[in-house]
Amino acid sequence: MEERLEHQQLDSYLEPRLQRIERALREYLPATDKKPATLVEAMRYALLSGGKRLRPVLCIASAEACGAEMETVLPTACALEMIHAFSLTHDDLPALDNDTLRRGKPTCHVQFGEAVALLAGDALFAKAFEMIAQQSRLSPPGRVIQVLALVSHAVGTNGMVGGQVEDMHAESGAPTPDDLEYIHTHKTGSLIRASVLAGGALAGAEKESLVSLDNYGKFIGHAFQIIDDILNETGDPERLGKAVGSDRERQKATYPRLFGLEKSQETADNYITKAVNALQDFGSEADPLRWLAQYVSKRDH
Ligand code: GRG
Repeated sequence: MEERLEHQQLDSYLEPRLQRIERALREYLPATDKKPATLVEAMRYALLSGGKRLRPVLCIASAEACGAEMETVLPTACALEMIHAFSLTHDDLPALDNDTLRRGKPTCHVQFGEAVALLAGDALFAKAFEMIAQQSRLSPPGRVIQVLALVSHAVGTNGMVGGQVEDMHAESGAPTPDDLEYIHTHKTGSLIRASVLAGGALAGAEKESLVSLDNYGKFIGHAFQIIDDILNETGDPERLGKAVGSDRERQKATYPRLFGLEKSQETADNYITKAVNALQDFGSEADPLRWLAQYVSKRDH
């Protein structure tokens, strides 16, 4: 009963925000009627073909928990989704995962060719940092620089790219639990964590609140990838919009491979509890973050 209520509250919370994010993403990207039209088409395809928009939503929910309004963090929220779309586009390429289906549609390189998909990813990455720079129209420069520092750190050598490289090396090898934790917290967790922290930083949150948000982001980021691993084994391909079973085929380093499905779900649930506990000094203004944490552990796509 309580779970259903939370679900309804989350849906009502999400609806206007998702609409606003979609509109902003469309507006921030260039139109396709000018050069370089093919590149822009591929960028729009990669960015606007659905997706849960979790990272911008987390940025907004975190900013709101610290007293800021959605409109004041939109450029950064959208930048985080652009980085995410970039990482998916490159991750799907033949040189990496060689996936042909994403969000129920042909992947960007299947649709536009490998070279254009590669360059569309690059352009989305550059656009993301342009958007963060534009954030300075709405926020004090010190906060924008803080966001630049934490986002660039989260996606670089000691973040997403580092995690991706370790993930590749772990394929067909014998990853240890430590290797697995490194891969999950870096490849996926670091951008989720940065999304939460960026919202708080832009809202001008105090140090203690930022520490709480950082812990929340760290725990849900880790749980998110464990659930992703579980869904790759047990999910419905139609609901997921992509093939399942690919991790096992490629002998990827996953939680179910090392610990089994039951233990993996238990670990994800424990991280969700820790994430919610990290918000104990916040009041009802952080409820959407609490609902989002529950959503992460129960999601089916
Ligand atoms: C982006 C700096 C940078 C480098 C690229 C390719 C790569 C290095 C990193 C790959 C990272 C990656 C693809 C991690 C997987 C993360 C993950 C679980 C993606 C699925 O996210 P969802 O479920 O997807 O939020 P939707 O479709 O809902 O947006």
